[in-house]
Amino acid sequence: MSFLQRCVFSRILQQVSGARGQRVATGPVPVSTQLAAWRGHATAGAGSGEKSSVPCVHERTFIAVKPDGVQRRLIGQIIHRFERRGFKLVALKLLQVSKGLLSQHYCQLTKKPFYPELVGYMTSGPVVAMVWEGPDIIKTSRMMVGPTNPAEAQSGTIRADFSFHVSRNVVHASDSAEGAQREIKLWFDKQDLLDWDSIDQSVTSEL
Ligand code: DAT
Ligand code: MG
Repeated sequence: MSFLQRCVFSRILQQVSGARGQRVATGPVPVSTQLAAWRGHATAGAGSGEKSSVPCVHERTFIAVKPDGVQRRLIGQIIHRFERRGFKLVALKLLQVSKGLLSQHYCQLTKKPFYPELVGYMTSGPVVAMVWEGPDIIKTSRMMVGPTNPAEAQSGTIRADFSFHVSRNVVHASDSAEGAQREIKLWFDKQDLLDWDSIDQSVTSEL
């Protein structure tokens, strides 16, 4: 990192810390002024000072890169999709899934004819399990992932862009609030979920 980059980065950090009420030197333009200006910008689209309709419910959801995604070195590209959307990673691990965990995860599918094949696939290699957080993330992540069958998925969705068969659809995303809650609890201990503040929060959503 060059000297100039270090200065710019340190300046951004100072301003963000200042916005959280920590004691830092804020320089010639007070942070409060900048935040007020940004607030004006953020609500401008909603018209006449009304609050934006962007949902601000910070949901969490369970996302997994399945064994085909791991084997095909797609972990980074899948994580990138969620990062660039602005969602926040709160837990991540690489693990070899047991049949026991899988039968709980897919408890509604155990009677399906494809279940034995699904177990074979999901236990064939490591899985990357993650919890992501953000406004309306359960619905949005399902849209980002695409329909179960990649053949029906629109270009731009993860399943359409990286797969073509339902039995190798690369990624999992919880399909409801109840599902997300159940799956997060099943795959992670409470202490594995990290509460942290991302420094871009004030520019990616309404303050
Ligand atoms: P989703 O993963 O979109 O939530 P699901 O919960 O209905 O879909 O099914 C779980 C996984 O089971 C799915 O991602 C791939 C596999 N699967 C579903 N239907 C299948 C089928 N008809 N043939 C083979 N595998 C199937
Ligand atoms: Mg499902």
